Amino acid sequence: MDEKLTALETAIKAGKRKDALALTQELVQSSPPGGILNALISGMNDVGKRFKANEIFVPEVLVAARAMKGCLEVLEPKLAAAGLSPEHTIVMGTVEGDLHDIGKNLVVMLLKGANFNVIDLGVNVPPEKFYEAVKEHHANVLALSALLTTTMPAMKSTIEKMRGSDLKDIKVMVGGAPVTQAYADEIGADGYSMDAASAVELAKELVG
Ligand code: B1M
Repeated sequence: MDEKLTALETAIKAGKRKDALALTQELVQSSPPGGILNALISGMNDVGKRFKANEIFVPEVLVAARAMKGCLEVLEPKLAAAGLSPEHTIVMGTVEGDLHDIGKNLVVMLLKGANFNVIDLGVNVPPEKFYEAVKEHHANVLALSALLTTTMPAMKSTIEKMRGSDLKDIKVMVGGAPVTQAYADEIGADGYSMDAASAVELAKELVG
């Protein structure tokens, strides 16, 4: 059985969706879902690390994430039945006025790969919508992406909206090509990360 788990991890690392799905379907018949989840997470962790080290690029991450997504769909009912559903919820979106979503989608995929429940609000998301989603889903973290210098102030207004509300203690993380740690500090974010792999590490710290 361990061999099958190792094969599943390898299939995720290589982005082999069909192989990964077949192995997951076989494994759910007889293996504890937690072990299968760990194999998937371990595969995606490796993908995240290699992406960060510039050993692989966006297309490889996307195929691995797609494979992971398919396997998670098969595994989800078993995880829920075993009480192993994701513990933490992250609401994420690209801020108001900004339509860039490729980087945001990568962050979402790696966060899901690390077993976070991610509510993806898409692009051009106004502060009110972020507020409502955080409230509705009892989120632990709010994650904001911006790719334009002209939309960075929308991060600030979103954080102001949260800090001036009943959800003022929500942990907020920010990222995107023009965003810096200095800007994150200036607008009162709880964390900044420069790429998708570090975003996962940051999210873990924020909920830890
Ligand atoms: Co746009 N665009 N664009 N564009 N575009 C940039 C960003 C730009 C740098 C190009 C340039 O001029 N050199 C420039 C911004 C300049 C600036 O503000 N400093 C620009 C501009 C000006 C514009 C328009 C205004 C152009 C126009 O219409 N005149 C317009 C604006 C539209 C709008 O948003 N309102 C526009 C439109 C578009 C397209 C629609 C054509 C398309 C977007 C398609 C889409 O996303 N679905 C597009 C694209 C593709 C780009 C470039 C070429 C690529 C962006 C990208 O996807 N990168 C970009 C130039 C470039 O970066 N080379 C450019 C790949 C992606 C994996 O990286 O998004 O950085 P990135 O995400 C990374 C990290 O930043 C980080 O993790 C990701 C993975 O490691 N990250 C986070 C992202 N979010 C995070 C959140 C986190 C943590 C990490 O925590 C919450």
